[in-house]
Amino acid sequence: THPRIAHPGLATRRVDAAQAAEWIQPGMAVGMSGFTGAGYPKAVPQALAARMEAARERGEPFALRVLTGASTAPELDGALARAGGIDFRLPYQSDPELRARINRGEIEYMDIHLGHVAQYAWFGFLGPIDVAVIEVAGILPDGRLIPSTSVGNNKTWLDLADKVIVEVNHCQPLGLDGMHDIYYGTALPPARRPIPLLQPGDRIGEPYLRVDPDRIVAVVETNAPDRLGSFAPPDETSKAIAANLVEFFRHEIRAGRLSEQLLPLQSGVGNIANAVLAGLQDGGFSGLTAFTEVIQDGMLDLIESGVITMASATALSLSPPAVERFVANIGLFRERIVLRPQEMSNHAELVRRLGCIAMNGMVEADIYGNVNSTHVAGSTIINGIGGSGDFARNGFLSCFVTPSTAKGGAISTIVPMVSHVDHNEHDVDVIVTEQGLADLRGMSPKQRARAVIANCAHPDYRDALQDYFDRALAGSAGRHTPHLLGEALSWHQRYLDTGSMRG
Ligand code: 0RQ
Repeated sequence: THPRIAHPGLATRRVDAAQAAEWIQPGMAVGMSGFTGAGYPKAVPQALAARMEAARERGEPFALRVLTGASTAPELDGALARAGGIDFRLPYQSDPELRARINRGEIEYMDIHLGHVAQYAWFGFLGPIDVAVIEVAGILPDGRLIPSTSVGNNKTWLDLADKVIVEVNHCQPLGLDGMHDIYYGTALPPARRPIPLLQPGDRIGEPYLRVDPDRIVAVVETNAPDRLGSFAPPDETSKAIAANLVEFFRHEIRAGRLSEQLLPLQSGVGNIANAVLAGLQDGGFSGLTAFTEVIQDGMLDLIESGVITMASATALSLSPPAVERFVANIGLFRERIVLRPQEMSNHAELVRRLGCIAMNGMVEADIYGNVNSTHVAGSTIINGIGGSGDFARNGFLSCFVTPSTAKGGAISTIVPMVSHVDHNEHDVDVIVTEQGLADLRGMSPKQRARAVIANCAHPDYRDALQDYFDRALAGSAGRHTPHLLGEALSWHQRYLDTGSMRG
């Protein structure tokens, strides 16, 4: 038998990517695998993009509704966007080509909590899914699929799509077999049952994805690594942010609100979140767990060193050197990592039951504690809300981290009013910059404003924020959340007009 395609019938359905792509027609909704650059199909989207380019030259529009787990890579989002092949896209994205077209208004993009996508599809809110294109590590004799480096929404796309195209990637280590936990106990309201997960490492499902082999119309073999991003090494600013957060955890332990083992950690995407994990490595902790969404380099270090004994996630998002370490030590990591559908990794019920400590990056926060994770100056999207809202709303503690300035100091990330809201004042407990930490728990809006300005703002902007707050307090129509509405967004307008928020 074929080494990775052990189902005899499916081994005969092997075709090249161009033939497989023929199953996809203009206007279809296609559910693809892929989550933060891991486990996305490597070949079929590029073959599709070539067809789209050819169609465009003939003057025939060829675009799709593209649904994924989260961000993918140039070979998927980049190639399809460049070919003009995406009409509509959800959820999280980070590809520069795709982002540019979304911001030019050419592609409709729906940003949605990553934990909500699967049920949104099941509720019928997205319409029918025509084709699923899913990367896997292998196919078992009975047709079940060994998942790849991300699970994302694969279970849902496989369950809902009329037709399935499978990419078997020979580059993905077979040692992944056994790392996944696919839960099949989901149901739709009003028939839902409690999800029987009590600890981050609990296995409540099975290691494989089920699919009716008759719906698999094509199997494509690939041999290509995941897109391998890299992280900026922690600099003085991110180290200071991490130190502030670690000191806060120590304070919470002394106050008896957290134990030495803390609670399951969730760590967001990006350089700062990665640096915070590096800070935990040196923080003298042990016996920690993680219930999170992606495992980045910093988390892998913590698992390898034993600081984190068990981590649950939906994807691996590792730099090239970290992938090497992961593959070399895959036996150890299979004991300590569980990869689940994002519906489970980000599930409100589980995040709340476990009491996760959510730590997410942000673009800006306002003095009252509202957080913008996604937009520059209110209208230009960067990535998307990702899973930050799933964890911020439902966790035990919701922390947001950012340097106090961006773009070389031209932007204050603490502003009078956020230009876009992803996490409102009710979902934000702690704001951390390199300047310090504002613990907003149990505070009214005015108390929060004083703490955020004093502890988090950069000195270059602190007086201007205090001045805004003082004048708002004196001149606002209401004194609960004082604002000068004509001025609240003037910092952003000044940045757009002059390239700097400085007065
Ligand atoms: O852009 O490199 O072009 O200068 O944003 O900023 O400081 O490197 O921070 O990598 O941690 O990313 C919010 C984007 C932060 C990320 C965000 C610019 C800044 C730089 C990156 P340049 P940094 P990070 C669950 C959690 C939403 C999803 C989420 C994110 C770039 O954390 O996407 O939380 N979060 N998911 O210059 C203008 C500001 C800015 C700004 C930063 N105020 N104005 N530009 N930047 N602040 C996991 C998943 O969901 C998968």
